[in-house]
Amino acid sequence: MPNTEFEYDRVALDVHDLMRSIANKLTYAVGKNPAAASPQDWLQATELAVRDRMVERWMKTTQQYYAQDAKRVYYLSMEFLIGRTFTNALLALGIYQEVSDALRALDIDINELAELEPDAALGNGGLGRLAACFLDSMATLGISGMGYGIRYDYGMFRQQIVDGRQVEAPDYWLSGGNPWEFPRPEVQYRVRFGGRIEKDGDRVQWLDCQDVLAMAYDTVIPGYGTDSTNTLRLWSAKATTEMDLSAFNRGNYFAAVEDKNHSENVSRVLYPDDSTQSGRELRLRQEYFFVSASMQDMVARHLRNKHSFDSLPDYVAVHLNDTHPVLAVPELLRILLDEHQLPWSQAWGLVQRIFSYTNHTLMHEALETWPVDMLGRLLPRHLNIIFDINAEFLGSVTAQYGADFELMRRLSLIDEHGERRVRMAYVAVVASHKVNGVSRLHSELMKQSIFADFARVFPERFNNKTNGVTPRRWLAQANPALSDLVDSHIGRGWRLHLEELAQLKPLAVDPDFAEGFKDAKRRNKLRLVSWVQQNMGIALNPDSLFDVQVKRIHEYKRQLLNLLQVVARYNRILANPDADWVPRTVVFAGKAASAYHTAKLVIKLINDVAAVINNDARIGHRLKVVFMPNYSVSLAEMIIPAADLSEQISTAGTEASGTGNMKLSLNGALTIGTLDGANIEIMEQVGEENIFIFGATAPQVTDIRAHGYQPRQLYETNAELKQALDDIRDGVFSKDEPGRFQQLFDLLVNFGDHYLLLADFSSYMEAQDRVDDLYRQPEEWTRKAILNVAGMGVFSSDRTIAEYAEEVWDAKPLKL
Ligand code: 26V
Repeated sequence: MPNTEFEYDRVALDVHDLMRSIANKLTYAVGKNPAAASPQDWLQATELAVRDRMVERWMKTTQQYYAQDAKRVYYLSMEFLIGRTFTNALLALGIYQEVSDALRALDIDINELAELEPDAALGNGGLGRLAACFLDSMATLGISGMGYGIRYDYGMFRQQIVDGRQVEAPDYWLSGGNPWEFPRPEVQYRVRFGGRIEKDGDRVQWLDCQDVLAMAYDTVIPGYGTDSTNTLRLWSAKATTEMDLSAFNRGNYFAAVEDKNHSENVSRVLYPDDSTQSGRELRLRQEYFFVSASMQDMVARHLRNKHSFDSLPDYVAVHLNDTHPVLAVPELLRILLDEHQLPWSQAWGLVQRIFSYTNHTLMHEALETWPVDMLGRLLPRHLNIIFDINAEFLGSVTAQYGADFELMRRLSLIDEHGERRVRMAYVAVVASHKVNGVSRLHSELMKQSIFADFARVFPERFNNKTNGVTPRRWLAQANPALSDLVDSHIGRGWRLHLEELAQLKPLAVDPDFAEGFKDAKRRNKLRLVSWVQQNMGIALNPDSLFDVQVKRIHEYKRQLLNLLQVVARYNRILANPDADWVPRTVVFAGKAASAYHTAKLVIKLINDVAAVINNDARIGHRLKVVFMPNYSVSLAEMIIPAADLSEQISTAGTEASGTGNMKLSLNGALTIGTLDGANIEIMEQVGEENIFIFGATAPQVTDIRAHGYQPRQLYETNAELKQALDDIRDGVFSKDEPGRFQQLFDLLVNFGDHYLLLADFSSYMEAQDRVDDLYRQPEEWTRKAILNVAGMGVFSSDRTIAEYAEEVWDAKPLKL
């Protein structure tokens, strides 16, 4: 028996402690007296009080990392989409209730404070959020992992919807200060650009460069329920202190300052683009800037620990989150060769044991290549090294396969068609001992498509690591209603052992549990309803089916297919208003890349369709459409728990994995989806009978495209499809500008419908009918929704990280 009286005393004491430290922080760190303090001031004071409690664990972890002489994983990523930290930190430390009580005693509502924290939106979408989930899991599993990235002054743009269109506004997320970071002015590295190479025998010198300093900012990453606490080290650009003094002395103050501003631009802003590879030089500068600082930092730490270069792979694993950090490969080689005079064969051998690489998309437009000219101008020594790698690699291929020039041309790190370009993904594959995709299907397709030749040369390198999501943020934090229910039936262990959710399976037929489950869903829907009412002035019906598609806006994700279904449903309701309609609320959210015209037009169409349907008195409560502006991690935390239906409808073979699909199913939504990415594995886990699968499979997609796909024929033969498309083309939703959506119509009907929306339309409509049929049987719906939650155990990012640690990084947890 626990001594409850003692427990109570301890907690009560803790609440008093907390009140005192919050008040102290308010006075001595924020510099406000309670009477004058704003809610922001209270938040800051509370954050600082909480931070103190993380720092103790952080130092202990760092101390143990050195004491145990541990191996460390360096996770290199241009993006970390962290979102908010406050609630996450409270849950990790196990002091949420105490802090909530302390604040209440000060007459402050913890939820209102939490809502004031800006998101750290240093990422575009899935790839960046995955990096954030991985940091959480590494810390929680006790793996010594450090994230390296860029401290952008401006994160992902804020999306405003003006007259139905996306308008981008800057996200100056640091304006109120960032209590979770520690500036490290003593940790600075010089990063060089441009200049020229001078060779003197074996000695290589890089001269006449432009320099910028990279200064470290450390963010604390607490593990859940453990002392283990890791670091996210982000680099910020600072001008070198030697300003152009001659300009100063000539009285040209502005010339000197202008120059400074220029070099600091490198960490100014996140590229908000996940639709095409950016060929911009500033992007290349960003990539080199952060990997150079990171590799210098890593090597300096290794040497400080008095280790030899030979042991480097025993102490470090460097993971490349996509190709953006690939320049870390030639940069580490440069450090080893030019600064420490290692022989090539030794340096190259070390590199191949240290690096590993994850591919996150097969879309051709996304595959990074850089013009040889640009790379040579900006990073002459690195281009040199890449040529050396290529020579070494093609030499080894020749030794193995003979002089097959066609094969060489295909495998070369340099694409020689037209303007010569460096293929960054090929550099990653050649330099890494492991290369993985992010779902079973994606990993297979990767070996058949972009890396087919490499998979023959290096079969042992290729492997799969199906993505996962952190249950702490995506269930415990986002969905307290469902979390409490689950806790009261199977305990709290699922936060660390998500597979324990399988214990919910028998409860799917337990009426009490089902009632509690429905009630939790309803509370989450009400939370969303009131947000939409307050922020958008739209009244939603919480008893309608909440049908949710939230993700970046992209042709391959097929928001437009969803919209065709909405228009077809609208027409069906108008034709047959008295039928037994299942009321639906269709929720969209997502950002379009700022230069992606088609995606932006899709946003406008969604808003125009919403305006017509929502204001059509004949439709009433049967159908509502909302586009929620500014999709973000914190908005996702509110929308996902409220979803009944999860739209995962990408053309098979295009979505590498998806992670929103996992979050939605984990929160009790049923999936309507194609056999794409991780949907396939979700289906296997939850059971075919508990998911709505439709559409062409990946091999069928290949087949359809190979055999002269004719979308116009489908348009002409499916009356319902034709009506929906004609409505869009003819201005039913754009009376003020009837031709507005002609282009979208043409893309589908006249220009080949690259993503096969029309091919999948009728199958999608049938699946949607099955959705309605099931929703008419609330008990059955709830039973299946529970089985979805129960089946999600394997999709914890803890499982993913444990696999990487074992099979890719060879990293073991610290003993704490
Ligand atoms: C995607 C695309 C797609 C079309 C053409 C151009 C283009 C350019 C960039 C991207 C995004 C690239 C990386 C990315 O975010 N991939 C996402 O990674 C997630 C985590 O592994 C995964 O769940 C998503 O399926 C995948 O799209």
